[in-house]
Amino acid sequence: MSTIDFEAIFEAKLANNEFIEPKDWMPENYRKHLIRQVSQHAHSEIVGMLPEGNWISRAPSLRAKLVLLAKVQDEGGHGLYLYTAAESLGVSRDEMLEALHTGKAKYSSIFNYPTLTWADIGAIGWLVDGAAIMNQVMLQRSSYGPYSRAMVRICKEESFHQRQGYEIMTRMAFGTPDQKEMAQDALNRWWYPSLMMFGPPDAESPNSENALKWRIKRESNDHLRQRFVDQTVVQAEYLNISIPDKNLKWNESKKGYDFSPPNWEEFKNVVKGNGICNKERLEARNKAHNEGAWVREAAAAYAKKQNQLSTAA
Ligand code: BYC
Repeated sequence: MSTIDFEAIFEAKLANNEFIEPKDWMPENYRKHLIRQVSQHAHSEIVGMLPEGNWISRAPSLRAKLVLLAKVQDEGGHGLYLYTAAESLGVSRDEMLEALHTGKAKYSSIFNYPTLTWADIGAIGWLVDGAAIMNQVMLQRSSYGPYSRAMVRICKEESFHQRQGYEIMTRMAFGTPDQKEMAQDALNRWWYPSLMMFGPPDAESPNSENALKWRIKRESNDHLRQRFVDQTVVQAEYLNISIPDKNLKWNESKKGYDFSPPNWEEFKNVVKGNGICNKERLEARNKAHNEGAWVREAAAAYAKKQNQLSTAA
């Protein structure tokens, strides 16, 4: 009797750019790697609702409020697609949320910085969603089917979010001197944290080798960071505000900008849980989860009842 070489089938699928699907055989480390990345990504989406949600009740117009509300709801939806994709790898949503709420799981460092003014909402859309798109476009071609398909829809919505942020920045940068100053201040505070979103430098990124080998990621952290800088410099020039980096300079030989790296010690500290808002974010998530217990119970009771009715019919 011939034996099936599952590993060879898996490798062949990767080599042919085919998706790995939930019921396919996959190496245990591939599955674990994906659970780590996809669940961290899902956590980032729902924690990312918090700094922006802070401004829904203080948006400067009804239009701005509606647009922000829609954006924050989208982030909740992204969390749902991603938790569902992670569940298809054999981890439960309760396990993932437990890890988030007890501080064991990571989420993007960017959401541990405070949103002090309305211009911060512009800077988040412009820079944070801009960095997210730069990183996530490649994830639409990630090797794991459910993750890849979730990313297609997420990227479409992120494009709207980026436009929302850049529109706010445009209004402020071309507004009164005070508004322009707020736009500059927001750029000053969000620039380096946005560069950190791409992860540590390639030489210090323990997960990149496997991620690239398995086509979970398709481009390296440094490569994407460089592309983000090159794209954003021209957008800042249009707004006539300055990127807070004296070393920012066009480098003709690499056809890209040279720039100062973020403070990686600060990054490590934020990821360890010691950022300005880590404690506040976890408290808010725990509060929302506990207060939502009755909704989960009601939904489960309704599903059970529907099930009983359909079995009886
Ligand atoms: N923050 O080996 P590395 C959004 C961790 S949500 C915190 O390079 P990898 C949005 C990393 O997890 C944006 N931790 O890892 C939402 C690893 O630790 P572990 C989120 C970070 O996975 C609402 C260690 O450092 N996007 O856009 O190859 C509103 C070493 O890193 C960070 C995603 O999650 C960080 N910034 O590369 C608006 C995209 N960076 O797990 C916007 C999907 C690194 O070994 N994720 N770490 O303990 C990815 O593409 C990759 O996971 C990363 C990191 C590029 C983030």
